[in-house]
Amino acid sequence: MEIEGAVPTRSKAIIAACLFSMHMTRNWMPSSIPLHGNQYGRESLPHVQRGLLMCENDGMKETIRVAVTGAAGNIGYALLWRIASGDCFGSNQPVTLQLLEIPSGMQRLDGVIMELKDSAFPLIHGIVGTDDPSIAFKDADAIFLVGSRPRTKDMDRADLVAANGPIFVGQGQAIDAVASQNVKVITVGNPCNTNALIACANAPSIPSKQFTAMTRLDQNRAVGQMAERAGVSASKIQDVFIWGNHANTMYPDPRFASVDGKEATHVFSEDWLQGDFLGTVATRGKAIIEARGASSAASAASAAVDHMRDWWQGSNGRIVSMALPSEGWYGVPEGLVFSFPCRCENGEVIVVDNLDIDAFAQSKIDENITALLEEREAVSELLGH
Ligand code: NAX
Repeated sequence: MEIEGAVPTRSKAIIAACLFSMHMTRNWMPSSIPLHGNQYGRESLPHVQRGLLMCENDGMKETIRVAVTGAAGNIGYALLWRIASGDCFGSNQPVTLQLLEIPSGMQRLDGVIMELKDSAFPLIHGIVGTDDPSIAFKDADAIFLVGSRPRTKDMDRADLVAANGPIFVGQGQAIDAVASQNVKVITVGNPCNTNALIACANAPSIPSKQFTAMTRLDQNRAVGQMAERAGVSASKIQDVFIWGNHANTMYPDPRFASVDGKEATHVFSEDWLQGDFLGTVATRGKAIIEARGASSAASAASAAVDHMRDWWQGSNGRIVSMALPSEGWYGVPEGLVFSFPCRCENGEVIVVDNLDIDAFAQSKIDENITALLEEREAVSELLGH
């Protein structure tokens, strides 16, 4: 086990007290803090001193702890820089990064940490690198569960479930034991809906609505397809969202979407929406693996940032796609981690539960329920009950 930077077990209360005391003394000794070289990257700086240095920036909030698993992987390499730059939690939100890898990934993680330090991000308050989930998740306010094996050309979905499911038992238990009670968890590692279900089932003390899985990449792919076809920028597309599983059964629902203020169902033909559009979005992951020889990484990281940013800071009234444990919405069996239309407000996810469902949408929702029930059955021994 290797730890860089911050000491993970130090309590927030101590840091807050130090910050407060520094704040009180700042008026008479503002320039007496020694700032030699790049203060954020110096290994010799103790954690509390990093806190003092951050205190020089007016308007900063209390530091939050953000854990990322699989941090030395491809998605991690794109994701960490977006978090560190303030894209996810805000430009005045300091962050301590708590990065988890498996032992064979620790050397690569060392390199990633060196590069993070070399990027001199003002918002990075500390960096922890570890192969121990109970250190990585300690007091975490937000967790990105990315680490797992990506699907390769020779694997089917059942292979993926078998390879990755067990990882989320131990990680769920560690989250339960050491994370903040208010932690927000996004599961990216595939099969992400079922992995979120496993982690959630193994963290009984954390409310299940705090465990989500990522279907935002699928939503963003749908936005991209619509924008390209209509010849507008992505910002003109609103309220297209994903039902179900992050798999090729997913349903990108265009019925409530708008394109530059016009109804998407009037802009595009039904043939395209139920044909090429749906097919392209649902199989985009496979197409990228075939073209790149590796699964989506930068776009996946970007979608993870979008998901967590909206959860943390609000979706401004827009509908966004998030997979979360069903409370029976739209007839989806309770507990199944299913992607629904959601809005985010005040740190909460609110499922939009009153949309009309037509026969086509119902058939797609049913198809996803069947697929996810099969996945749940396949991992039943990992669910702890
Ligand atoms: P990489 O293989 O590049 O990186 C994965 C990293 O996770 C590796 O560094 C590995 O050492 C680490 N790891 C493995 N087991 C771990 C464990 N138990 N604890 C901590 N770290 C562990 O894969 P990458 O391209 O980053 O993809 C990561 C996951 O995201 C894969 O499961 C992939 O299938 C999934 N994806 C999910 C998407 C989504 O929309 N939900 C889209 C992109 C991607 O396919």
